[in-house]
Amino acid sequence: MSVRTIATTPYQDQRPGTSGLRKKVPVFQQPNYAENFIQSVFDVLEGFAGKTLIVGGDGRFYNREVIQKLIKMAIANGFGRIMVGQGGILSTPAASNMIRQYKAFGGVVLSASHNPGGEHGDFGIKFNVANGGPAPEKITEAIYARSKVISEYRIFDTADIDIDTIGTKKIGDAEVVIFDPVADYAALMEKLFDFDAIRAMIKGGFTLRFDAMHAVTGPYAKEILEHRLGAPEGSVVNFVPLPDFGGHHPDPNLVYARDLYDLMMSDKAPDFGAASDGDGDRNLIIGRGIFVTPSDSLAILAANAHLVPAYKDGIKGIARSMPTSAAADRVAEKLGIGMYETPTGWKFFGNLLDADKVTICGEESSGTSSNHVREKDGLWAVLLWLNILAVRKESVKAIVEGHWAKFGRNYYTRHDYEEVDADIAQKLVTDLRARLASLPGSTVNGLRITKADDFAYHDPIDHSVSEHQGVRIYFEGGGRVVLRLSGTGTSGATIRIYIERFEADQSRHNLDTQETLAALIEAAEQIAEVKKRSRRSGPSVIT
Ligand code: VG1
Ligand code: CO
Repeated sequence: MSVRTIATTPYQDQRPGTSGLRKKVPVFQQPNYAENFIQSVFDVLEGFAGKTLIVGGDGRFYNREVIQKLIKMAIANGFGRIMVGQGGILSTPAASNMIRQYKAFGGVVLSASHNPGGEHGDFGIKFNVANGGPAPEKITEAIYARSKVISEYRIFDTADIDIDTIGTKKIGDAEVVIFDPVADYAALMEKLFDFDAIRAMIKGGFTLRFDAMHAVTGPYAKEILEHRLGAPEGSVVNFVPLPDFGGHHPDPNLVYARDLYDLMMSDKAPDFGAASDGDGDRNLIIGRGIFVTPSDSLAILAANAHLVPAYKDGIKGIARSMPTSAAADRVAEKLGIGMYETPTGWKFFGNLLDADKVTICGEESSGTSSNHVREKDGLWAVLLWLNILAVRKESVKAIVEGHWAKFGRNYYTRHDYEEVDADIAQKLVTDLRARLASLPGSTVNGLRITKADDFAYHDPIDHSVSEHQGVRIYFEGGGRVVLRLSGTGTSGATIRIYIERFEADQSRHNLDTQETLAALIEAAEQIAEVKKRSRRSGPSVIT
């Protein structure tokens, strides 16, 4: 058994996007494709000799193969301890917790998150740093630069490692530890929340359904919701992680979690419905007869967090990604705490959390979390909701409508145009940027534009600048349209249009979202011509 150095030729397309490197499985299956990227990660890092690396994935197709490569390469590159989730399973928030809890140098999560899996689906690799959060742009860009010139990688020559049996083995100079991926995470959740109160609520007849979408949260939700909190068996559905997610898209939204939505709108609905995504960092929250938009959920959780043990002394501040609605802003204002607007992607929250500027963060794409880890956390959001429900003893609907009555309502929707020709999408954005300066003062579809820009983020902690993070167009009366290209897709381009409008008048809080936003949606089309240029009759997905 020895370290082997293998010659390789670089690929030119290994630029990490919003959350790691994501490509189709056949792309990852090209010779040395995964090895090149992993070695590029190790090549740009310093000071990890003898240190701990956390490893796991969401169980999708090709997970087990890449985990083997990764362990052997980590040994060869000098890590002292490689801790692997049993069976190669580890949710993104649990990985973040493990990195922090075991003071690891970092971690590698193999996941393409909400993207479809299977042989022809997507695969992904992301690297997290010592604070438990996604590597910042400075590092991901360095990895990309390295991947374009890499000429060799190092791998430890050994038979495949048994990743299914819990225990520790010495391999070469390193220790390989196979651990239960659920235990430490579940213990953390018990520390943050009042499990007794939630258990009592469930015992009292409160019903719930959690859809794990055959992705990574199944074992976590089974243990926490059914075993520890006493939800009857069957409350957690689709709980076995499958390499192809049962043929479904593990994206917890109204399109891909349709069964759950339909159930929650029916007369058989339980009190509470929730789902998570491929790697367990997203959450979908639906009350009986009411879908809670992620932007509203962030605002409501922030406004009620003081009701649960972990946040009983109040929260320091809130951060939200720029396209997320401004609902949380009014909560921050009322609480007299800081509010931060960051680019899309969890990596931008890390500095604010580390500097203790914010306690709760969220994104419109169903991501919410707090300072307990440095990733978004699907089950955490579910448990925070449950804990709040147990304290307030009101329905989800009553809490949401009460929130609107107090703070006003931000009508919000996102329209995605998927798999658009990349050149068409690029030109559309370039043309739009060129027109930004001339937009303010003009009227489109009867709506007057007050401001338009291309969002640039100045990190208040490390002062780094991230430009071109999305076009923002503001309208008189509080409307806003945002347009940006997705950084997680793997074929063509995905254009995302985010539309919102504030409504203070309580008598107008129960209108249809798409109808209420129709004038803004049409204005967005007239300005950006997404339908026209992509030759589509409408969005592929509306959330
Ligand atoms: C999307 C979401 C973004 C999220 C990212 C990763 O990115 O919009 O809010 O952070 O996915 O989430 P994009 O660039 O496609 O818009 V996950 O759960 O896929 O890691
Ligand atoms: Co995810």
